[in-house]
Amino acid sequence: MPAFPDISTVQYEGPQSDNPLAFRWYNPEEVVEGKTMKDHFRFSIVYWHTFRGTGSDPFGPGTAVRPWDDGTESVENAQNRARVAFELFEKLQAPYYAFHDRDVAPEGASLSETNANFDAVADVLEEEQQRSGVKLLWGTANMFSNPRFMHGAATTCNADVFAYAAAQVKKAMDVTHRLGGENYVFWGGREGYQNLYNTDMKRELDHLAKFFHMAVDYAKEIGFTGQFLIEPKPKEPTKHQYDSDAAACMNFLRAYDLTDHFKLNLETNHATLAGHTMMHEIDYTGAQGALGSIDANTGDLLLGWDTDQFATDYYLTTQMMYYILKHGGLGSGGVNFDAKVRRESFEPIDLFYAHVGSMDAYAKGLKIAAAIRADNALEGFISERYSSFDSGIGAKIEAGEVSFADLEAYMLEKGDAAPNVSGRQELLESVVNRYIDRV
Ligand code: XLS
Ligand code: NI
Ligand code: NI
Repeated sequence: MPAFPDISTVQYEGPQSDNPLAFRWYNPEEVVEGKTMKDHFRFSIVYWHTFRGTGSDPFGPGTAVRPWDDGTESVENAQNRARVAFELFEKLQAPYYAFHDRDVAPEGASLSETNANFDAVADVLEEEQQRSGVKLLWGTANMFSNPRFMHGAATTCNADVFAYAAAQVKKAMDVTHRLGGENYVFWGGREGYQNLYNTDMKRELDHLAKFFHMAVDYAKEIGFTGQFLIEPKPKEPTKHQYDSDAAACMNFLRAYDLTDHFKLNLETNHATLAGHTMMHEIDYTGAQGALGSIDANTGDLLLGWDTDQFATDYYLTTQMMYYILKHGGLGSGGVNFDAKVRRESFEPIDLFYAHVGSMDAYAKGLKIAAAIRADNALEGFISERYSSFDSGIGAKIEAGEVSFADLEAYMLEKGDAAPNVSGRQELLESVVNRYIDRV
């Protein structure tokens, strides 16, 4: 029995369509900059929000109506839910999905029981992957919900909890490997602190690095060649998380000799919480050669927490796609919808409206970004803006051929610097609008 009997596979109908269950912009086989849209995005649907989200908030319980879910924590319910999930993935034409270990299978009374539950659901996930062709973008371990992780997982003060976390990640890597996962993600929800008075920050960071090195070693041991990703977020649930933004992550990876093994999974709402734009985070990470994947969502600028909304804003999607294209795409990553429908959007069909609308927003953003790039409309301005470094003294500076003394001699002779030219921000903002209008 299908869970969504009234919904058929969402198809591309073109920009003029009024059908909310059709794509207006996402045309999987359409080629942009030499690559199909399907390959640009590698769209992925998250298990946690879409299949475990209830709509609860600190002021009230869940509202979501999910007729296929019997509300129990049984393995059977989890297996049935997995089949429903794949029906949705297929009907949305999403080639990938992503999960935490605890989203897909219930915890048991002991670690071995928990692992057995996970295996029993992984059997169904494997079956469904083979049947549908939908693949696993990434797996991860939830090391933030269970009370044992109150002080952190790899950064806990409790050595036994560190050991438990290691065992849990080992198992999550095994299952990710078994299911052909193309990446493995670490998001350090409780890897941080609430107050430095009780925290040995240096020791915690050293432990976190040890933990990551053990993961790298274990991947080698089992032959897992997927990409490791760290997902930056500055706060929530803790006051300060160690992976606070892209720059902090890169510094950590470099300090602990991990840059060869990790890239970053950037999330829009996390960038906002860190006080950055998403395009900043993408451009910074891309410049470091570490752009791995994207958790696609958006925040609400009037609310100070991770609201994980579906993005529909063309400015945002254009900016994201522009910088993703600039840095050569997402490689083994994808555009992963780490987003949830609002508590008031409680019907199953809202899950479809949400994904279709956001997939379309990214597809249009890609087309706008590609049009800007085709005309060199921003890059042309930028290369002109820095052209004083192309020859003469600028070229010597870049080549490392001059010292402070040389530059002093140069300027003493010249008397003053050449005049500046306008940055033209307002013009460039209008240029971007022009492309949004045109596509
Ligand atoms: C939470 C994170 C989380 C990760 C996976 O804010 O976005 O959902 O993506 O653990
Ligand atoms: Ni995320
Ligand atoms: Ni998040």
